[in-house]
Amino acid sequence: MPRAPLPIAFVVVSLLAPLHARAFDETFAAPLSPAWVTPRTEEPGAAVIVPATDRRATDGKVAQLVFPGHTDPAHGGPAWATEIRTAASFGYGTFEARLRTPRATRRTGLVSGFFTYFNDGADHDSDGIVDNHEIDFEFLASEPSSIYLTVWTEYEEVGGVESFRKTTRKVDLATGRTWQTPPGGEASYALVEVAPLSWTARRFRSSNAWAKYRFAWSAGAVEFAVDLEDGAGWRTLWTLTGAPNVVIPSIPAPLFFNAWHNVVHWDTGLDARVPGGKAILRIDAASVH
Ligand SMILES: [Ca+2]
Ligand SMILES: [Ca+2]
Repeated sequence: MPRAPLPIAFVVVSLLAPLHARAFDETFAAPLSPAWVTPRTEEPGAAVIVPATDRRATDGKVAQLVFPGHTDPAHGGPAWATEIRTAASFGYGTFEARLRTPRATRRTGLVSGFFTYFNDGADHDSDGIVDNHEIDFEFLASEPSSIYLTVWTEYEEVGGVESFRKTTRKVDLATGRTWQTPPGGEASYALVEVAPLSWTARRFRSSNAWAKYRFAWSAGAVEFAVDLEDGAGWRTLWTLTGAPNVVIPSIPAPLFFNAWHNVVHWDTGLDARVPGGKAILRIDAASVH
């Protein structure tokens, strides 16, 4: 989900940094290193705790991103997120994370994200819309068997009017049902149901069990996959192919994790409730290769 453009200071740093993908491995077993910028904790009571002890983690240690309960319902969107992001930008490569999402009630608008994001407020390709190169895994806490996958190349908001280009797939692993941006619908949020996944994981809830999530980003494709640690190994959720810069992002970007509240419930379109208590996104490990 796009947010406000990054500050100019960050843009300067990113332009000076090498633009090629490089190896990056984080286990969250020690306090965050300078590989990460200072965490964002916007809401009173928000926190980023690293390391936190978790016996289900590979190494017993995780990062906890805490989004507090009873926040102001008007504080919607990623601007109010509890968030961490890397100092460096990464280009084409395979991005992977082992994580467990927060629990929340059915009417809550809590979203957790594992994503790359670049938006410096400029229209680099001169198509009339600010470039927004972003690849998202997003989890709506009230639909814990579903995963939202989105690939963005353009986004701007002017006077409350949004203009963008993105392609989304939503998959419900418990049923295999799948919804996707229809061809030609890349400038809207509409999704239509398409053919189901060829497999299901009936008991999958991203808030109950640890799982590994990854996307492989190349010039002409983004392939999303999940390893539910059930013995089946990596299984593909979606392979999006298309023209570089038009369908597939081409600009290197930092890696982010966040938790935030959306005012409108993604599934029902109704007003969403804020969490009734602390919501915690737990991240065991993250890597880029
Ligand atoms: Ca543009
Ligand atoms: Ca760990």
